[in-house]
Amino acid sequence: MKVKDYIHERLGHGPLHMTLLDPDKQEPEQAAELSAMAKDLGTDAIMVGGSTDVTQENLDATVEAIKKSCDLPVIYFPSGAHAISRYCDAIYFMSMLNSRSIKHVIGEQVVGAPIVKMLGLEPISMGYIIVAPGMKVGEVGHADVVKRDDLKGACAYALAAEFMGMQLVYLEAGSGAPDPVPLEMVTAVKKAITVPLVVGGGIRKGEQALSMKKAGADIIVTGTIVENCDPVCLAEIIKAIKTRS
Ligand code: 1GP
Repeated sequence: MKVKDYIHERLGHGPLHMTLLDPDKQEPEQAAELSAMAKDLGTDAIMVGGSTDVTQENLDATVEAIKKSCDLPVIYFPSGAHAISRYCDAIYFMSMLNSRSIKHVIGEQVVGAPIVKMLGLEPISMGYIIVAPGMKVGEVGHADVVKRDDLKGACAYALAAEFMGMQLVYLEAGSGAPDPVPLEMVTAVKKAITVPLVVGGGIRKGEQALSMKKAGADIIVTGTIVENCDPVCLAEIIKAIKTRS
């Protein structure tokens, strides 16, 4: 089954949780252990990526190790075309729509597209929108961040993504953000689009995940709390997302 179909099939039963692991933040064996733990707790897919220091070597080693320990789809969440792993099941073929740098909007994608084709990876197109504070990804991506009270701006970016045919829209506050994307923004964007809405950055507690779900997030991504090896917190978050209310 294609990963896109897997996502849509699961979305038919409610929102999803995805676990993000940065290959630069731990050894491949530990990434494999964290993925297995996240799977046991009910996560739906593993995303692999990071804003800096992802190399072909640490990416391939991490994805290979995860694939051995866990049978969930592994989706590459790239920061550029310099490293693309043949071992992933799919790649978010994404454009940082509010980057001031053409490289992050379309340049890296032009370099990466033939490689994705050659490797036979499944591309899942995604409009990536950086919301303040944006953290490291906003900085390295030269993002003209959407202000936290600019609901119209966020909706316009999301609609533009959908009208350009992108299959997902991702509202990103940045890994380790002190606060997640504002709930009012999630609600407004969800109302504006028909494609699934991904939200991530700064989600550390079950109640935040629950509020995100109620606001309309279809896919909730957590990275830092998994990397910090916090199974209690991760369990709370996944439970909040998966419990029907
Ligand atoms: C980053 O949105 C993700 O791309 C995850 O953020 O590390 O804050 O969970 P956290």
